[in-house]
Order: sequence, then structure tokens, then C-alpha cells
Amino acid sequence: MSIVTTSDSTQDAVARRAVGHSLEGPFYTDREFYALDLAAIFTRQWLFVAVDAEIPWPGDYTTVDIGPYPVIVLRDDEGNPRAFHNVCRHRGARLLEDRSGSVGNLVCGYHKWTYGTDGALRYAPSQPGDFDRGCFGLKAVHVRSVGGLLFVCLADDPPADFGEVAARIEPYLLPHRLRGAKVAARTDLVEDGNWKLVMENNRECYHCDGHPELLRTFFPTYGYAEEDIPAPLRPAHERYLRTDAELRATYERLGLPYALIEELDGRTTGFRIQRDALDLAGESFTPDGTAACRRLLGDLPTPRLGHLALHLHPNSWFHVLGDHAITFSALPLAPDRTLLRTTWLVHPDAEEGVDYDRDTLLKVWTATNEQDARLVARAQRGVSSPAYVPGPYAPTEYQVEAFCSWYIARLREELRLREGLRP
Ligand code: 3BY
Ligand code: FES
Ligand code: FE
Repeated sequence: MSIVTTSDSTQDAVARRAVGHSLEGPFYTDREFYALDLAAIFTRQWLFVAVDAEIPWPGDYTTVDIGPYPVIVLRDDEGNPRAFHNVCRHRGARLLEDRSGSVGNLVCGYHKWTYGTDGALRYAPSQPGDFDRGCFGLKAVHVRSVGGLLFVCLADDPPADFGEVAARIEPYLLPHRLRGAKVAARTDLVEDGNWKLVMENNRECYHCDGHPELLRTFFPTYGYAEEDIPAPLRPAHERYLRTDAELRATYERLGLPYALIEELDGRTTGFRIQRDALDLAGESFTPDGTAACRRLLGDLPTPRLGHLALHLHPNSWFHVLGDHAITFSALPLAPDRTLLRTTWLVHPDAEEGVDYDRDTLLKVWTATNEQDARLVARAQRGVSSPAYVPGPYAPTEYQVEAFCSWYIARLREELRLREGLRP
């Protein structure tokens, strides 16, 4: 194994991180921190990268770049999800170029080495008779489906506690049957900010007055402790309490898990899940809160279910409603650039133009993503100034603090490991 060194200034910044304050500038701007993030987070943790519904049939694939690692996620001939490094075992050409597609075999466009959907090398033209194809299968990447959400892990030994987290979140997801859903839309948005700014921004609603479309139905009191709710948000909170009580009765009646589980810090796979109320009609993210899609996910008996909100460290969040689901995957492109991949899912038989209008379905989260991207770019520009110093989090930003503490703990683990490897 190669020994990676980390400069004293980077180590010192990790060691002195002040709890309750935003991170110092170099965490968001510096190449060494970017490399450390790739090593400590993106090549070690389970990452949300795709949904089962994107690859319903054998041979269907989607591609994703995790830092410098291009990865293929595909369905094999047995119907199982698989993931491979998107790198040919001959002379290393990138195997599949497109964002998604369907193949019988995976054929390298350079010299036609041909792999099965199980990654085995089936054919390599003009090799000597003693050539052992068995030695040149595609390099596998760990992949796991959790209630229709696909996670990959580049590490040889993925974090062991992910299975336990998966078992706890899956019962919340399964009633929506995302595995067999239909992909109504996918968007890729490149944000001009470090991946942590994208995640931190998602973990609070302190900035939510920047989201007029979302706030039609999303309660702006999200993240506030009862006693901290500002006076202007009190009426919304009263509505929230009434709706929440009613929806809990619905969840109980339908046997839908809804309790808040919040374990964001102090474990390897940090997560938060909760079924929560929405305002107005309470069904969906639309101007009046009514469902955007007539066919309901999982053929649930009512659209008035609020939203199931799931946050997973390090790179994802989800809103699963009665009528549709939206998944978000953030992947680093550069110290100051992040890809946000958003996917909208509906009932498999829902027809565009009949059961849902695409623009209505996409409107709120397209607008919200763009508003967030502007805030992230703005934060990136500010934290890049030598004049920036970390500022204090408000109590309602406790999930941002939890994310940063979790992140710093992962960096410290990585640095300890490097220390141990030094000769
Ligand atoms: O996506 C979320 O989880 C929300 C949206 C607004 C703020 N954030 C907590
Ligand atoms: Fe793929 Fe040569 S690099 S066949
Ligand atoms: Fe936002």
C-alpha cells in the first residue's frame, strides 16, 4: 500500500476544529482537503448513487463518477444489481461512456474485450492460446439495494454498520415500492461549491425563506426546537401540530412506520429518518399541496401521508410521498464543484400527461435545487476569502453541526490510519 502524507497544516486544521462552528476555509477550497475527503469519505463510505428503477431489466446500466473512479451500476442476467469499476482490464479504457443505457454484454470500444453482466471476461480477440480470461474480470464494487435505493462502496471492507441502518430504514421505504417504480425524470445540476456546502445547506431550514415554492407545503419550523420557534413561524407551527396529530393516526391505521430516528453522529453510517407532515392538502410538493400524480406509489390508499424524509451521511437525502419520491445524490467534481443528481419516481403505470404533468411534478424541487445552488455558490465565494473565519451555528442548525462532527471524526480516523502506516 502506498503511504499518503498529509501536511501539518491540514492535520492541525482537523485537530483544532471548533465544535458548534462552521469549518475553516481550506476544508472547502484546498486540494489537499479535497484529496483527503475522497480518501476518508468517498472511497470508504456507502454512497447513494442510483435507484433500482433506473435499471429495471438485465443489462440496464447507469454510470457515475466518484471522484476519479468511474463506476458502472447495472442489473445482471440474474436480476441482481452489480457494480464495477468502469475501466477495461486490457489497457484501461473507460468501458461505458453514456450516462445510462442497456447492453447484452459490456464491450470495450478500444479493442473489443467483452464482459458479461457478471463482470467476467467472455472474449478477448487475438490473445495467445494460454491467455487466462479468468484473471481479467471487471473489478467489482460493493453494491446494495435498500428499499429500491442503490448504494455503492469502493472500500474493500465497507463499514459494517450499514446493514443495521439498512434494516432500520427499509420498513419505512417498502410500502412505497420504489424498487418497481418508474423514473419520471432525472436531472444533473453542477453546483459551484464544495460537496460539504451542498450537504450542510440541505441539513437546515434556517435559510428556507429562500424557497417560496417549497414553503407552500414544507413547514418552515423544520429543525427548530419548540422553544426556539420564532414568533412569525408560530401560526405555521400550530398548523403543523394539528396536521402531525392527524397524520400519526393515519400512519397507525395503515401500519406505516413514522417515528423519528436521528443518529447523525457517533456512528459510521449516520442517518435520520422521519415521516412528517406537509402543509395545505398535505399530499405533495405542489402549490396547493394536492398530489402531483394520480397513481399512488405502492397503491397506497391515500395521498395524504406528508413526506418520508431520509438523510444519510455522507451524500444523500430523499423525500418519499404518497404520489411520488425524489432522491438526491451529491458527488464531488472538484474542491469547488459538486454534481447534484436528482431523480423523480412515480407509480410504474403512471402515464405522463394522463396521471401527471411533468412540469408540475418537477417544479418545486427544480426551483428549490436552483435556489440552493445559488446559496451554495455564494457560500463558496465567501469561504474562499482569506478574511473568512468560522461562525457559530444557531440551535436550528444542529444537523449541520452533526454532519460536520461526523465528517471530522472520519478525517481523524483516516489520519490515525495514515499515522499508523508511516515507517
Ligand atoms: O431536503 C431537506 O431535507 C430540507 C429541505 C429544506 C431544508 N432541508 C432540511
Ligand atoms: Fe479495452 Fe483494449 S482497452 S479492449
Ligand atoms: Fe434549501
